[in-house]
Amino acid sequence: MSSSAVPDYLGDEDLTQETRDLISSLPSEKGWLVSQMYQFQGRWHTQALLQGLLECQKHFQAKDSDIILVTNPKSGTTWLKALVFALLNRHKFPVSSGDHPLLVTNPHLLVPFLEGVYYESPDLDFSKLPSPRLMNTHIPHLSLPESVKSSSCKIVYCCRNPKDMFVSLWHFGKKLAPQETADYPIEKAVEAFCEGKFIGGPFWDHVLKYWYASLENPNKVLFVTYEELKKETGDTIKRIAEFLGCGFVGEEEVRGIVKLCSFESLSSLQVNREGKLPNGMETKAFFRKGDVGGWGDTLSESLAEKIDRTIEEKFRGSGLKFSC
Ligand code: PAP
Repeated sequence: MSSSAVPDYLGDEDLTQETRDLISSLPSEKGWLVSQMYQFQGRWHTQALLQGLLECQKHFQAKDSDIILVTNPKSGTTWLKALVFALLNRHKFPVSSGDHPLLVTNPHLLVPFLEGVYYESPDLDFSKLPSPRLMNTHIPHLSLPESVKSSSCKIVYCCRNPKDMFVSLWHFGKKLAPQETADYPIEKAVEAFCEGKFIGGPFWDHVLKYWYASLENPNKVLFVTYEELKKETGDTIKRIAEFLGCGFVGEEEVRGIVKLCSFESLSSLQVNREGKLPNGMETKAFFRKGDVGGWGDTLSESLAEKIDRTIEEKFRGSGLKFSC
């Protein structure tokens, strides 16, 4: 664990020589949240997560039965992890039982984050995870390990409207690294986001590649949105269950999963109010408002319009529209 306020995975303390050599040849930019970010295979990464990605590309061996949840950061990762974990384990851990793992464990500890684990705990043996293995990643489609593309493993992609996603990330960053982000104006961050030169960006590349993959291969990639999950949680769970071949899921089970994984329920648990992940991050940082269209309290009209114009241009002709 680094001694600074910034968590390990935003730092650069455990980089291998190989990563340092690669990084020195990559385009780099001064970024918000991290002082320097690096462009690899089209996406802007922190040094640590880039190393995690490289290790994952080298070592991760997908199995046909694997389930991989993919998101841009702040697009519903924690929620999706909880929902799919509860769904897959509904026989082993009935959702209405008082000792469900989600009641005492943060979803990030139940579903490993691929590039995070490859950076922070490279000794974790993925082959020992129970089948079907459930994992998550922010890795863009282009950079997925070869075995993920060539195997029959399933990908559930969750997208969130860009203004809420940006605002969620903005507040998360400020909470995580108050000193590093204090003097960075939001106007500059929106500008960088719209240029695609933002941590994890460009937003549209990530979303569009998985969107087209879901259209081309609907048995391999299921595309859902945070907004659908909010509006029709039960129906979206059923779509996910059908896609994953989970068998019959009763209405009562669906209702139980919706309730157990709701923002209100998860965010009020002690483990998610006062807990910490092994990397030191407070679990409460993953629960803020959980709203759709809540960006208005952070973005001025002109900043919101700027994002809208960019997104309109980048998504034109894709068939994908954001309604808030
Ligand atoms: P990650 O990608 O870093 O893991 P992620 O879980 O995607 O983060 O993002 C957190 C967002 O999901 C927060 O949104 P907000 O900042 O706009 O409030 C958080 O509140 C929201 N969130 C977390 N859990 C839930 C849930 N159970 N239902 C709905 N939204 C949730």
